[in-house]
Amino acid sequence: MTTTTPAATATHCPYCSLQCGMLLAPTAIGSAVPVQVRERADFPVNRGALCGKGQNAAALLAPGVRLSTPLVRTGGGELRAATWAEVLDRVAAGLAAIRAEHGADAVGVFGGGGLTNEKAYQLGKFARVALGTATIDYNGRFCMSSAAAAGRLAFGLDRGLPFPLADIPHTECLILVGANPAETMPPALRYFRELRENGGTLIVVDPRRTRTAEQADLHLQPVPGTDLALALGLLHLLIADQTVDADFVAERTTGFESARAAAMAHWPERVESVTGVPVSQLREAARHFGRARTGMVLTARGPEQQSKGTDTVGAWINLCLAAGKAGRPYSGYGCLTGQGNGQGGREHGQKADQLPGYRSIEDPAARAHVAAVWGVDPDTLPRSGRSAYELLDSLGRPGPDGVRALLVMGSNPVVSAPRAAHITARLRELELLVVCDAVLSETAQLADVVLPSTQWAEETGTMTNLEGRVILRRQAVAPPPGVRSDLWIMRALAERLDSQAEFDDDPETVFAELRRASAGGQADYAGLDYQRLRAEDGVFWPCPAEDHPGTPRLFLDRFATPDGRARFAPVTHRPAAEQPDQEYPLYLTTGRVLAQYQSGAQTRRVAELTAAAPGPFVELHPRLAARLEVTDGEPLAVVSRRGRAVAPARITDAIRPDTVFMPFHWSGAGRANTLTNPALDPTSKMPEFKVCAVRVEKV
Ligand SMILES: Nc1nc2c(c(=O)[nH]1)N[C@H]1C(S)=C(S)[C@@H](COP(=O)(O)OP(=O)(O)OC[C@H]3O[C@@H](n4cnc5c(=O)[nH]c(N)nc54)[C@H](O)[C@@H]3O)O[C@H]1N2
Ligand SMILES: Nc1nc2c(c(=O)[nH]1)N[C@H]1C(S)=C(S)[C@@H](COP(=O)(O)OP(=O)(O)OC[C@H]3O[C@@H](n4cnc5c(=O)[nH]c(N)nc54)[C@H](O)[C@@H]3O)O[C@H]1N2
Ligand code: SF4
Ligand SMILES: [Mo]
Repeated sequence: MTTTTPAATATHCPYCSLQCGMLLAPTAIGSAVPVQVRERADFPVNRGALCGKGQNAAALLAPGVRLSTPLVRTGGGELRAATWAEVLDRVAAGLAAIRAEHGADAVGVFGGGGLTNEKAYQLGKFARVALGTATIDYNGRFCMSSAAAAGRLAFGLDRGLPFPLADIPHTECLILVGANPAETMPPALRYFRELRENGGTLIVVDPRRTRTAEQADLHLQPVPGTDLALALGLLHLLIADQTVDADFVAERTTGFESARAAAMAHWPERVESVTGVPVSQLREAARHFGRARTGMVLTARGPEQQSKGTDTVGAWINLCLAAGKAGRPYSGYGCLTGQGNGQGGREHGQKADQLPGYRSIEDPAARAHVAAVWGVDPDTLPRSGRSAYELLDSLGRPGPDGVRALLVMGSNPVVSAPRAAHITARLRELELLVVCDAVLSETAQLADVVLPSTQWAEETGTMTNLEGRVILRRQAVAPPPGVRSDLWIMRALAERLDSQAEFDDDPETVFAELRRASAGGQADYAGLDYQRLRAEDGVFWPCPAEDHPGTPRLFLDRFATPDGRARFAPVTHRPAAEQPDQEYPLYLTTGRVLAQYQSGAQTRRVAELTAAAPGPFVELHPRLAARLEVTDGEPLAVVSRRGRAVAPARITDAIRPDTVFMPFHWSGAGRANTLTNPALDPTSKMPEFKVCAVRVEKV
C-alpha cells in the first residue's frame, strides 16, 4: 500500500501588509493544529523569511483558540451557544426593527483593513444596499488615512508605495519617518540593509532609537508631533544649498511658491527649537538627501497618526518634489501601509465616503456605475457617512444622530480606538452589538451576538499588499463545522433583510463582481481574475485589461492629477492638539512591539508570542526614572486627561527624556488607549495616537 503525503499549500500570512508568502503543510493526525508553517522561498516580497508572528500563525487554527459556534447574550447577561438559524433571525430582526424605528443611518457597520478585498467590497455593498445606511467606516481610518489623503492631494492617486519594495536598495538616500520595520515588518528590513550595502544612506526619524534607527546612518530624534516643522526645515536647507531641482519643479509640479514661502520661515535654528533636532543633524540630512541623485521618503504611523497628519505627510512630499525625487525611477514618496489588506481594504467601499475602485460616493458618475453593477437605482445609494471615531463616538447616543446597532467585522475597538474607555462605554449603550470574528475579542465579549467566521487559512480571498500587489491567499484547511464565512454571513443577513441586490458567498464570484465594480476607477482590478492570480506572484493595480501587465511603478510619465503635475501642499507647522503643561508635563507616544499584533486579539492567544511579549510597559529615560525614583520593572501610572493606565517601567536611554512610550496591544489596566487623545486631523479624520500630554506617577 502506498500513502501519499498531501501537498503543502502556498498561501500568505494572516497578519501585516507584507503578506509574506508561506507554505502550510499538513501535520500528523491528532496534532493540535491541522497544518504547520513552512518556508516558501519563491515569493519575491519575503523570499522565505517570516517574523515570529508568521512562524507561529498556525496556532490561530487551534480549536481552543478560535470560536466554534455562534453565541448570544442571555437575559442573565451571559453569552451562550446558539444555532445559526437562531442568531441570524435575531440579528436580522433586530437590525430591521431599529431601521424601521430610527432610520437606516441608525444602523452602523465597522470594518477592517484585515478583510480580504472580497469581504471589504461586500461589506460596503451590504451597508449601502442591504441596510441602506450611510453609517459605515473602518479601522483603516486609524491607520494610514492621513498618508492616503496627502497622496491623493499631491499625486491625484493613493497607492501606498508607487514602486515595489525591491526598488529600495537602488535608491541613494532614503528617509524613513516614524516607521519601525525592524519590529513591524522584519522581512522587509533586508531591503534597507541592501540599500546601505549598495552605498546608499539611510536616515531614520523617530523619537526613539528603535531597532530600525540603530541600523541608520543618521538618526534624527524629534519631539513627537514635530515632523511637519522638521520637513519644512529640511526644505529650507535644500533651498539654501541650491539642491532644489528647478527643472523638475517647473515641468512636473504646481504650487512650489507657497511651499517655498513656508519653508523660508523655518530656518534651522527655529526648527531645532521646535523639534529638538540639532542644526548640525538637520544640515547633514539635507545635504545627503539634496545631493543624492535618487531618493525616497517613506512614512509610517509616526508622522501620520497626528491631528495634522495630512499636512505633515504633505510637507514630506513637498521635500521629495522640490528635490526632484518623485515620478522617476528609484525615487519617490511612499507610505508603509500596515494591515494585511490595508491597501485593498481602502479601495473597495468600506470607507464612509467611498464606492469600489476608489470612487467617491458623492460623484454622480461613480454612483451610476456602481449602482448598475449592483442592479439598484443610484438614487437609493446613501451619501457619505461619518469617520471611524465619529461613528464610534455616536454609538448609543439619544437623539436623531445616535447609532443604535453596530455590526463589527474585523476590528477590536475596545482595545484599539482612541479614548478607549469612552468608546467602550458607548458600545455598551447600543441596543444591538453584533461582532463577526474568529476569536472572542474584547469587543466580541461585549456583543449581544457573536458570529464565528472563517479566517485566513480556512478560506480563499485576495489581498493587496503594501506595494499595491494583488495576491491570492489560498485556503489550506477545512473550517470547523460550526463556523461560516463573512461572505456567507452577509448573504444570509441580506436575504433576511429582503435586500434588493444579490449577495454571493463564493469568493471567486464576488471577486468577479468587484472587478466589474472597480473597472474604470482609480484602483482598477478589471484585468484580474483568480486564474491569473493563481499563476502569478501577484499583479500590481491598476490593471484595466486581461492583457495588461499591471503597474509596478506609478507616475513615471505623469502624475494622476488632471494636468499630470504633482501639487505642492501649502502647509505650515502647528503644535499637537495637546501640549505638555504643568499638570501633564510629558509627551506620550504609542506604537508596536515585534511579537504582538494590533489589539492583540489574535497574537495574545499564541503561547510563543505571549512568552516573547507578555504585557504592556512604559518606556522612559533613565533621567526621568531617577527623578521619579522608579526602578526598572516597577509599576508606573501614566495619567492623561482621558484616564489612567498602569504598567511596569522599562528604563532605556533610547527614548527622549521628555517622552514616554507605551505599546497598545493590551486591554485592562495597561491599555494605552485609555490615555490617547481623539483629536482628529481635519482632512483625514485620523486620531492623534502618536502624541498626547501625560504625567507619570509611582504606584
Ligand atoms: N509586530 C507588529 N507588526 C505590525 C503591527 C503590529 O501591531 N505589530 N501592525 C501593522 C500595522 S496595522 C501597522 S499600521 C504597521 C505600523 O508600523 P509602524 O508605523 O512602523 O509602527 P508604530 O510602532 O506604530 O510606529 C512607528 C514609530 O513611530 C515612532 N513615533 C512615535 N511618535 C512619532 C512622531 O511624532 N514622529 C515620528 N517621526 N515618529 C514617531 C514610534 O516611536 C515608532 O517607533 O505595522 C504593521 N505591522
Ligand atoms: N494607541 C494606539 N492605538 C492604535 C494604533 C497606535 O499606533 N497606537 N494604531 C492603530 C492602527 S494603525 C490600527 S490598524 C488599529 C488596529 O486595531 P484593530 O482594528 O482592533 O485591529 P486588530 O487587532 O487587527 O483587530 C482585528 C479583529 O478582527 C478579527 N479579524 C481578523 N481578520 C478577520 C476577518 O477576516 N473577518 C472577521 N470577521 N474578523 C477578522 C481579529 O481576530 C481581531 O479580533 O489600531 C489603531 N490603534
Ligand atoms: S512580517 Fe508581516 S506578513 Fe510577514 S510574517 Fe511577519 S506578520 Fe506575517
Ligand atoms: Mo495600522
